[in-house]
Amino acid sequence: MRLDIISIFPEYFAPLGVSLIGKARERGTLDVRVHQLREWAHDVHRTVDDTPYGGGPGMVMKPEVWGEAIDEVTGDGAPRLIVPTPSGRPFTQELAQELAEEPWLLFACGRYEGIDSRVMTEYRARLRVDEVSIGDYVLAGGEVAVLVMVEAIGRLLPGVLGNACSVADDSFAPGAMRNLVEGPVFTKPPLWRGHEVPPVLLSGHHGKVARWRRDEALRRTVANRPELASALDPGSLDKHDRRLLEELSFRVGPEHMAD
Ligand code: 6GU
Repeated sequence: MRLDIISIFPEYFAPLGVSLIGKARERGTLDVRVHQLREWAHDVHRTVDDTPYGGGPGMVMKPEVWGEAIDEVTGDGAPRLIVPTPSGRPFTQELAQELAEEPWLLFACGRYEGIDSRVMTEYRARLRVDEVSIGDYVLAGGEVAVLVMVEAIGRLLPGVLGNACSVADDSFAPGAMRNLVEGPVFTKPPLWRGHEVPPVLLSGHHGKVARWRRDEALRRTVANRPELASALDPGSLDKHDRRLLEELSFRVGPEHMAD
């Protein structure tokens, strides 16, 4: 996969030389190219922003600089263009999976109040453009969001993770334990500072281990992600699941209005 990133802070992307993503780059699974947006600014100050039309706080990134940058980076090709912004569509495991299947992604990192909207309009005529948010909070710029997305996408590429099962096992992976977060994990020693590993995990009884893990996943989902727990498909719950949820006084299904 080829991955281009345009930013006024290319230094932010140093972590892409490390760990899984760094190894994938060394092996050639990933071709990451980071570009300094200011190289396409022509004035002495290399200006990339200006005041917003209509007034208001902050600055907006100028369209001309972005246009030249994107034209040069794309050349005759057609990468999928991802614009990180808190007003974008949510970045989910499903979107990560979809993007992992693309041959070429271009991330355009905005700073300040964002990029002049005509840049997205212009490239929508030529490229698939997605404005994407990584969550309901505001970052100072898109750089950290791009690091998050590249890590989530990169680990899904064939051969990037050592153990293919660790992807299938993820909390938000399609299939296994769908819509449940993962429960706690343990390793040796069996007793640490007076805390025991749950004995069932040492029992060697695979059926009991699987049941215990599902119980813990359900408990954690109810405690930490009640909105996920509410959305569980009742048809996916067995008798044991239903009993546990009852013990937790948790009802599956939409909250109904008080009447
Ligand atoms: Cl993608 N960008 C910025 N600046 N803030 C965010 C975000 C993106 N996602 C959540 N907050």
